[in-house]
Amino acid sequence: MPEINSADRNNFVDLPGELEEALTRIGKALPEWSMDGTFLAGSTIERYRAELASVPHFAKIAESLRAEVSTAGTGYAVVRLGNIAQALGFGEEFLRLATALLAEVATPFQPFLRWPLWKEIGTNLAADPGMSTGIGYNAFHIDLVNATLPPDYSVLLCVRPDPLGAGESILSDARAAVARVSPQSRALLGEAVHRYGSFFELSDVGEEFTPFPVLDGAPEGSGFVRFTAKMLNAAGLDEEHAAAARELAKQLVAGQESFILQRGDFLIVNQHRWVHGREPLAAGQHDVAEADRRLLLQLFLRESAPAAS
Ligand SMILES: O=C(O)CCC(=O)C(=O)O
Ligand SMILES: [Fe+2]
Repeated sequence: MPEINSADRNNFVDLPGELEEALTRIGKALPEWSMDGTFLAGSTIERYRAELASVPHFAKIAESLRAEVSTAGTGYAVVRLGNIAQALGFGEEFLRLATALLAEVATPFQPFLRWPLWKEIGTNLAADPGMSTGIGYNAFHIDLVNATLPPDYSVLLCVRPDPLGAGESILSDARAAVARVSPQSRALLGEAVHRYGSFFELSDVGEEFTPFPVLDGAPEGSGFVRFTAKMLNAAGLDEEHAAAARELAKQLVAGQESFILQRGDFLIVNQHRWVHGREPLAAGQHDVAEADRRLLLQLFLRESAPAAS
């Protein structure tokens, strides 16, 4: 990728120092954003885009990032904004800048009507350990699995990693895993027998899809591998379909990639291709002050924005 000093992989993006400085300056100048329903408003996108256009080589960088996270590319990327976060803090300025950068990939939106554009995922010692804010293993899934139109991209921004050094992000290429299961299981994965989760106070993710098939038969760019390990325990799931889904789960784990998100990193995951999750946080969270515990912010991206209203 031109103009980017990549780390060991192309899709882990470190920005050159001059670019960090330019983006830090822009972060201080960006105005507050407006929403149009659940989507970032078109007027904000235009305004933010105009500011970013003043950054040398920015158009090329945005184009590489879009290519990297597309289904034709790697399908995920980690952009390291730690130095910018250090300069701006994690207040409005930094969030505006992160939002502006993401708006160059696709349209930021928040399908959960009860949450702001950036939804906090903190660490809650009382939560079910396997859930979003829990301290345990959050097994492979796509977000909004039981929607006919899950978000195209799920974004996780790291405000604070686990101070005890664990809680790796895990990813697996679901299309590759599907290709490794037996043809019999693959046929079973195409049948709509799975159920997981509630569906309320949501917007712009289509209709509730229940029961849903894992494989919807649509091309990779528009279809999904609708999987969440939590559906394996759903009441009433027959053994034949459960076994096929377990075979897929095993292949997802076999293909797992993992890394720790550092302060200021954001991870963009293309949900048409990758499932994600989290390894357990380190033991001893009870001894960590609440203000120091792991904290992520999540938002979602839609490939094609709705027509302006
Ligand atoms: O905690 C994490 O790293 C992932 C959280 C997650 O995937 C979610 O809340 O949907
Ligand atoms: Fe998730």
